[in-house]
Amino acid sequence: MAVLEELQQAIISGNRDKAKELTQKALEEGLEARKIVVDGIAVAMEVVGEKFRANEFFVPELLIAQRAMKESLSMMSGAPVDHVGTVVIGTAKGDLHDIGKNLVAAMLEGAGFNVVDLGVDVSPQQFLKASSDNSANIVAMSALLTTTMGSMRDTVAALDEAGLRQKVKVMIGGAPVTQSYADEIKADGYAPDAASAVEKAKQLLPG
Ligand code: B1M
Repeated sequence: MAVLEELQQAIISGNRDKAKELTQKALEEGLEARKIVVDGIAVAMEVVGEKFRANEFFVPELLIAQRAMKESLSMMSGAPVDHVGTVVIGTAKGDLHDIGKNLVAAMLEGAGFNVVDLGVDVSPQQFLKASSDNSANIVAMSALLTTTMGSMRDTVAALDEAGLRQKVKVMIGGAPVTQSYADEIKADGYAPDAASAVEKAKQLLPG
């Protein structure tokens, strides 16, 4: 367990090289990828988020922690995991914020989902195509700007028009997003943070 605590510290302080070295060490010690994500990386990023909200961290600290998180996560690809479902995730069209989205994606991966990350500035058509190409169970959208929330509505409409709404559930989140907005645009789920996003995604899987 000590190695995961060290990994958390490396990510919180944004030490990318150390994060890489400690992730390698954790894998060599035989820790499962899922455990490294959930008990190492995700815990660290929750701490970073809390420090940010408390004004102890500012944007530069947030960004270097994210860079260390990505380094660590990249070493996990290829590790064997039985997937519980497939999630296509991205930040809404016009929006370049990805720190929260990446955290949600990492937590979902840690919980055993196959995560197809489309990145930022993702159009309704891109969500539609990726959900169809990957036989996704869930389309997960993040928005940090009030001006880009509308694109989430367009994605729901595009899935509707393509007749995919029975197959694919839609989940949304991000700082300006609320449950009432999710209800308004007929999304299937909303989560206020990364941990509850995992719970919501599990609930949305076909029973
Ligand atoms: Co921008 N920005 N930004 N920004 N930025 C905000 C969002 C803003 C609130 C700042 C402010 O004015 N106070 C404001 C939005 C105002 C609004 O629309 N209401 C804003 C603005 C205006 C802008 C620009 C327009 C600024 C400009 O250029 N004039 C511009 C827009 C660019 C664009 O997107 N087209 C811009 C640019 C940037 C940077 C590039 C500098 C950088 C982003 C870097 C990056 O993401 N790679 C940035 C940042 C860092 C922020 C703040 C400071 C921090 C956002 C963040 O990462 N939070 C933000 C102000 C603030 O929040 N104090 C701000 C930490 C992250 C962990 O939280 O993303 O909320 P969050 O994710 C949470 C939950 O929301 C949830 O889980 C996460 C953690 O548990 N969640 C989900 C997120 N997605 C989810 C999906 C789910 C479920 C839960 O299900 C699918």
